[in-house]
Amino acid sequence: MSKIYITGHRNPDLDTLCSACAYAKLKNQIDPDNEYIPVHCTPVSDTVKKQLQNFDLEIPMYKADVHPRVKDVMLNSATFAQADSPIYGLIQSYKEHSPSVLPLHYGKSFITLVSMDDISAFFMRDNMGEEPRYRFPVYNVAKTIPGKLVSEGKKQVIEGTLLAGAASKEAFAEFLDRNSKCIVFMGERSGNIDYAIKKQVPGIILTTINDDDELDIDFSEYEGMVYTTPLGTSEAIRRMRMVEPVIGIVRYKAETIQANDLFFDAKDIFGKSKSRGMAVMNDDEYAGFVTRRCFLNAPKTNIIMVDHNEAKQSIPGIEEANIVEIIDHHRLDALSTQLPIFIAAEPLGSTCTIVFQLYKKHGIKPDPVAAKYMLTGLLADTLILRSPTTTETDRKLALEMAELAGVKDITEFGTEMFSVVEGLAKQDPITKAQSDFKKYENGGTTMGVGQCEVVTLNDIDEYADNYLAALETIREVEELDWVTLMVTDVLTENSILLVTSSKHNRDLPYKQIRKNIYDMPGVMSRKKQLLPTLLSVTSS
Ligand SMILES: [Mn+2]
Repeated sequence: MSKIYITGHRNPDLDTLCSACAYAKLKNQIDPDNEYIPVHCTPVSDTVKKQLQNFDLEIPMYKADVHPRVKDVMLNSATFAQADSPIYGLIQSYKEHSPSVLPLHYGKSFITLVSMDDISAFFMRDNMGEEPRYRFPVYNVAKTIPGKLVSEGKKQVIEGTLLAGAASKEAFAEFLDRNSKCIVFMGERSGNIDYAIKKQVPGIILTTINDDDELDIDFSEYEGMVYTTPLGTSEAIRRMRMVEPVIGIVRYKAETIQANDLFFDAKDIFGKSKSRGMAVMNDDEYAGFVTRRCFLNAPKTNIIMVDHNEAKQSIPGIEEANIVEIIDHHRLDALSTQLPIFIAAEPLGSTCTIVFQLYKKHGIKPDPVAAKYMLTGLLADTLILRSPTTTETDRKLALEMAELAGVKDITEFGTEMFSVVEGLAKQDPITKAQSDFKKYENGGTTMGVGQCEVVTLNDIDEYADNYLAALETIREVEELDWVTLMVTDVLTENSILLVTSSKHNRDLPYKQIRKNIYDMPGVMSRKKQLLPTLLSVTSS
């Protein structure tokens, strides 16, 4: 099952959030093999939050970006080596897996990573110098050599060189007289065994002896370890070398990176390191590990874009993601894709209208919540079906959405939605004027055009002067020639235009109410009505 995130544009409005939520519900029904998750990629404004909460509609989850991260590729293998267990066990685990590194634990705590290089270095060391001396924990012998511990002896760790007791009694005695720090391996050769006991060698391993064989040897005076094994002497000696605990062969403390680090940053760091693996941490806590293989391919997040298609309006990291679908009603300026994808783009009043059509296409009846999401998005984007962007399709489908959502009166529902919007008098003029603000250049004039929706224009005198001053500040800060703000009453379908002083003001085809304030009855759309006028007066 893959996760597929559905995201709208930055600074999410209702159509963006509602189309993502409604489309996720549809996709989860028609494609249960994958999980579709609606998200938003920059904070939701207080007004939009209130509007959704007012209708008991959930705000989708926040996802700040889709850059691939270390946590997307790390291994958190159930296979790990215990620090005090024998090297023999570690090497056996290579039969099943062939990891270039394995995490080393002590109990439940992570210690470091043990690598293939550590194992090779161990065998190199064992075969490079003089006859090696070993230190073996008695508790590890039975984990490495099949057989039975007859006597633990007095020491927990035995230390010495390895000796096969294959020589004649005289030669063996002579050998032990020179060096008795030998762990001795032999069959049940009573003469040699008695002499090894007498010399108190650190350990005696009796070979070719089955667990139920009776031993006719008196070990009562002996202080070392006694072990019996059905293996032959040379095999027992070969295995004995791997009784050493794994911790003894680790040469370096593992380098670490953070789970949240960016994939490409980590790849760079890894590229400069000599390690085969790195430990991945969540702050100070061990989370998993990575090997070089983890960085062969960058993981890509699957994304469906709704209510936008341009990368610069989308979730950060979209260029590194895998776009699987686009559902939109804006001009097309999409990223190119590697594979063919599903695109539903139509010049309708809202993306929610397109999503509703997709429900119909798949023969799925939206549940009341999905229908309410879509009605909300549609009425918000079309200013309750009054904006000139509204099509016949929007009007027709709005009725069907309302029916499914249990909404009796569309206008009443839309009015309630906009009634949550606070009047301009109560808001910070500079922030509000720039909350939905677009810049244009025409005929040598640079201009900024903002739009705010309200539910009455009766209180305009309360805030007009403050907003005119704010527009002047914005004009200076943004280094523009002319700044305008269209305040639209979504209920009466009228707007008022506030402007900074400019030679173009006298060419505006609207009735001046007072200095820098104009009446625009019946004007609602910046895109379709105001902008063509501004472009025309700046062209002359
Ligand atoms: Mn939209």
